[in-house]
Formats: sequence, structure tokens, C-alpha cells
Amino acid sequence: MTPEPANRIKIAVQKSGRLTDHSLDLLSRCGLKYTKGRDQLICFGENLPIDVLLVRDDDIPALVREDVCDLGIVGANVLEERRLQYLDEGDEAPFVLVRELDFGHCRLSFAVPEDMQFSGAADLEGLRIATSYPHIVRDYLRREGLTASVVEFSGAVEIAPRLGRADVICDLVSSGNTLRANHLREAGTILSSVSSLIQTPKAVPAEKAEWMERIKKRIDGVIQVSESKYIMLHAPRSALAEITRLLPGSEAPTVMPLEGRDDKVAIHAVCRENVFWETLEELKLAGASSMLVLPVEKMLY
Ligand code: PRT
Ligand code: ZN
Repeated sequence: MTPEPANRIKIAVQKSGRLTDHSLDLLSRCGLKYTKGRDQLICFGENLPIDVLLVRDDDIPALVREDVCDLGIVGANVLEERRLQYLDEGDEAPFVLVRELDFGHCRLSFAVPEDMQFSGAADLEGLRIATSYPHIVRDYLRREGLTASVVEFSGAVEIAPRLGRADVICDLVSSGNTLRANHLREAGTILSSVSSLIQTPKAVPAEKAEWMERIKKRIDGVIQVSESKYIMLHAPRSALAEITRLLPGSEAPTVMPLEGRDDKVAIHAVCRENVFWETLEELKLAGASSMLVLPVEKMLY
């Protein structure tokens, strides 16, 4: 597909890191097929007017803000840090948050040496805090009415206390293994983060805007699908209300008669939440039988 280059959508995605595979997989599931450019920095969409720019995650908010890219996929931690930085510079709306995605979950937490007495945020007063997120940490200290010095680190924040460069740290945590390996203890979360889709705050030409809406709808569909299941079961007519109530996240199940049976019906429903074994057991107790749970492949509302 070769529309005007100016009307092709550019999406910024992390080049090489924790978000890369998930982001490219999401775009593939939206139907995008692409070839990588020779410089490995751009993937040209073959079947949709969409190109993917592969960059460092820290650069994504600026690329979207400056309208170099129309959309971007980046962690809320990076977004919030940049949002506060731009706010300091007087820019109140550098990008628009379109939606949260379902990968890259982590949290930005304070961590203190294992043997340090620390009972809450107030104990940060007067300490030196090492972090790669100076704007978020300063904003937090301001809101809590605390004074502490922020020592900027661009990586390996967890070794700062051992180097004598800081008393405590504020860094991303997911499993907590890195903290434990460095004899640090998590002592309070200031931000829960997940990868997010952002969009340029600027108006885009109509043709491009239409494709942006289409791709956003497809992303909605892909995420709903990953959380959805199609369930089929038989149920006594008398238990219909109870069984419908037990179906997780289902709005309007389809109820069908069963040939030769007045007392039983077949129920089909899309459940927009995971269907766990416990749910099936509860449904069985309520009288359901012949239960089948199937994955949903595509969904568009
Ligand atoms: O080169 P580039 O700048 O693009 O990559 P990067 O090194 O800055 O980022 P990368 O790939 O490490 O992370 C990209 C994004 O993934 C982050 O901005 C977060 O939104 C998200 N994410 C999710 C994480 C983690 N989980 C995570 N655990 N980012 C970093 N970590 C690090 C953390 O900094 C610490 O060093 O993993 C360590 C802690 O992990 P646990 O499991 O030991 O607790
Ligand atoms: Zn980065």
C-alpha cells in the first residue's frame, strides 16, 4: 500500500528492550506486516499505511510531542518523567494518553538498605535519593512536604548506596530480585507503571486521522481479545438467572433451545475476563454441564 508519504502513520516503538517484542507483537496482531529497513531503525508497513520507528524508549515522548511520530508505545514511568519535565518548561500538553496496554507492568519504588530503620515517607527527610526519575521524585517530595536531595543516575541505581553516593534509591521494581541481590528493601511505591499508547497532541490530516482511529480500534480489539473467552454450556432453564450472573464480564449471553429438551437450554457468551477453574466449578454447582471455554481470535465493536 503506497499512500502519500505524508499521510503514512509513524509509530515509535522501543528498539531493543523489555517493551520491544510485546509492542511489535501487538502491531502484528493488528494486522500489520512490515519489512525492516537496512538501517534497522524503521520498519515499513507492507499492507497498511503505517511505519514503525525503532528508538530508545526515553526518546519516544519527545518524538510524539514534536510530531515526528503520530503514535508511540512507552512505559508510564518514562511518560510521567517527561510530562513533569515538559510541565517545568511550560508545556502542559506534550502528548495525549490514548490507552494503557497490557504489558510492561512494574512500579517505581523507594528502596533502603536492608539494615536501615525506615518506617515511612517522613524518614526520607534530609536523605540523599539516587534515581533515574528526578522529576517524579522531586514532585513526590514536594507533594509530601519533604526536603531531600535527589542524585541523578542514568543506570545501575541500585549500587548507589554501596558506592556511598546516596542513602536510599528510587527505581523500577518488578520481581524485587534486583533489590534483594543488592541488599535493599522495598519501602514504598510512588508510581504503578504499565506500557501505554500515546498520540501527538497536534491535529492530523483527515486521511491519516481515519487510519489512526482504525489502528486504535484494532488495538482495543486485540487487548479485549487477550482478556476474553467464548464459553458454551448447557443449563437447566430454572438456573438461567444464576448461571448468567456467574459468567464473568458477560453482558448478554445467547440462550438457545435444546432439541427435545424443555427443561434445558444452551448458553453461549463472550466473557471479557478470564474464565478460571473456580468459575467453572461454581457454574457446575449451579447446574451447568457440557462446558467448553474457547479462545477468541478477533473482536471489533
Ligand atoms: O535502551 P532503552 O533506553 O530503550 O531501554 P531501557 O534500558 O531504558 O529500558 P528497559 O528495556 O529496561 O525497560 C523498558 C521499560 O520496561 C521501562 O521503562 C518500564 O516501563 C518497563 N519495565 C518493566 C521495566 C521493568 N519492568 C524492570 N524490572 N524496566 C526496568 N526494569 C529494571 C529495573 O530498572 C531494575 O534494574 O529491572 C530491574 C528490576 O527488576 P526486578 O524484576 O529484579 O525487580
Ligand atoms: Zn531507556
